Amino acid sequence: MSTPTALVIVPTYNERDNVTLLAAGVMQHENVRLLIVDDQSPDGTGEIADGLARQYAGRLEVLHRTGPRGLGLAYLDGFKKALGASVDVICQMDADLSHDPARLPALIAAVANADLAIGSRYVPDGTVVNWPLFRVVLSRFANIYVRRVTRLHVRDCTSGYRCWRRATLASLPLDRIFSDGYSFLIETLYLAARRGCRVTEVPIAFVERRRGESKLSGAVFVESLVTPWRLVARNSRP
Ligand SMILES: Nc1nc2c(ncn2[C@@H]2O[C@H](COP(=O)(O)OP(=O)(O)O)[C@@H](O)[C@H]2O)c(=O)[nH]1
Ligand SMILES: [Mg+2]
Repeated sequence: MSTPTALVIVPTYNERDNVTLLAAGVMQHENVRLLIVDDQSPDGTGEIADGLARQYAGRLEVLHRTGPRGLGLAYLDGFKKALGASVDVICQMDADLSHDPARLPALIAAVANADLAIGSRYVPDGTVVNWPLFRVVLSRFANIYVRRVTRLHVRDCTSGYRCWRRATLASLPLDRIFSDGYSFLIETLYLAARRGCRVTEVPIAFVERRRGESKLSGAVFVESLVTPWRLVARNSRP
C-alpha cells in the first residue's frame, strides 16, 4: 500500500517562538499537510502562521478562530475542517515542540492496524524530559485517576499527540462533546474506546517546551477531575 496521506492539526495560543520550527519539522514529511488553528493569539502567532501558509502554499492552512478560546473548541473546529479534506489520517499535536515531528511516520504507520494511535509517554521506551516534579506527579495522577473512573486501558489518556484513522474520527458524535478545554482529549478517547475502536500506543519522548508558556491552569486540573465522572454518567444513561 502507498504511504497514507495525513493532515496534522496544531492548536496555537501564543506560540510565536515555536510555530515556525514546528511547521518546518512537519513539512519534512512529504505526505503530510498542516492545519494551524489559532485563537487570535495576542502575540501575533496567527500572522506568523499566515506567512507560513504562503511559504508552504497548498500544504499548510490556518484557521483563525473568533469567539471564546479553548483547546477543545479549537480541535473541534479543526476536526470539522479536516474531515472535509481527502486524507487517510488526521493527527493532533502541540505547537510547542514537546511533540517531535520526527515521530509522525511511526504514529501514522500505527493506524494501519488500529483506529487511533496515541503518542505515549507511559509505555516502555516512552519518556518525559525536563518536566518539573509537580507536572510529572500531576500527569501520572491524572492518568491513574482517569483510568480508574473510566476503566480505560490506555496508559497515556492525556497525551495530545495522536493519529486517527479518518473514518474513526468521522464516526465520533462530535456535536455531543461538552469539553471546551484540555479534557477534550479525555472525552474523545473515551468516546472512541466506548465505540470499540482499537487504540494503540506508540512510545514518544515528551520534551518540555523551551519557549513560551504553558496554558495549563488550576481550572484545567479541576476540569480533569470532573470530566471522567461526567463521561461515565452520560454513558450509563439510556
Ligand atoms: N487554539 C488554541 N490553542 C491552545 C489553547 N490552549 C492551549 N493551546 C495549545 O495547545 C497546545 C498545548 O498547550 P500547552 O500550553 O503547551 O500545554 P501543556 O503542554 O500541557 O503545558 C499548545 O500548542 C498550545 O498553544 C487555546 O485556548 N486555543
Ligand atoms: Mg506544552
